[in-house]
Amino acid sequence: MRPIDDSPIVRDGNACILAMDHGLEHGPVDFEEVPEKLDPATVFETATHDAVTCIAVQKGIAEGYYPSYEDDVNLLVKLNGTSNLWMGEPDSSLNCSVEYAAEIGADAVGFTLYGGSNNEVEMAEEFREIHEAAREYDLPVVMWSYPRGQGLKNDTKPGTISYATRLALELGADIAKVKYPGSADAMEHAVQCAGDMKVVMSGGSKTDDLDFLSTVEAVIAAGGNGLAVGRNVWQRENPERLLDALEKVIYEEETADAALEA
Ligand code: FBP
Repeated sequence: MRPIDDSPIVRDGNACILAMDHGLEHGPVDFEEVPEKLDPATVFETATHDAVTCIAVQKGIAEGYYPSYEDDVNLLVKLNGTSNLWMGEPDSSLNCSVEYAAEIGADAVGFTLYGGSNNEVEMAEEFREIHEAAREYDLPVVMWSYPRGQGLKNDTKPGTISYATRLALELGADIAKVKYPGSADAMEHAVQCAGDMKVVMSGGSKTDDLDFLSTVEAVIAAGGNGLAVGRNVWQRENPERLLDALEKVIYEEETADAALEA
């Protein structure tokens, strides 16, 4: 049995992971239009919504803020990350151990793997170590499976996303977080390539409510398991309204239109 099967980061088989590691990955620029969100407590507050199955943060944020929310929020500690200041071939430094994540209360761990990067081999070796350690602690592993680097550069082509889900399955992830490959058919193939592993869509930059929810609807219809989202939730003036709708689309299989009308 995979640790994901009875994990609190899954609800009715699906998940909505609220990501907030952008201060590291993108820098403070992501908070320019919502300066109040620079305070991580505001996003932890949003993560108390029933639609959210866990919050994904780096260990520094987990250490400072999770203790005040441990009764209301499930915690995913991201084990690696890179700043946008790094100009080299895609890579991500391991900055937290599974042991330490477990010690500070993690319900799951997350790891970015850049398949196709010149650093893929080393990243896959690190993934082996964190995966086997996570199994010892019975913690599910979510892979940010982002093929990029060399000729690939941020690729969301259908074949690349299907490769991203398959790669995550074969290396032992419980959930793969991938970019949307552009169509429901392509998503369906990516899900088929994932076998019994769960697949969630990566949120991306903020878009219109209906466009965003329609894409999530397509992911669910394609057999996907929800999403891991940051900016599309917490950059909104009213994240709760979107989360109310996401709850219906992800767990109740409502259409985007119906979910927004309610
Ligand atoms: P968003 O929904 O805001 O795209 O967040 C998801 C996420 O994977 C974050 O965890 C991470 O900080 C960011 O996207 C990385 O995005 P990218 O590397 O594509 O710029």
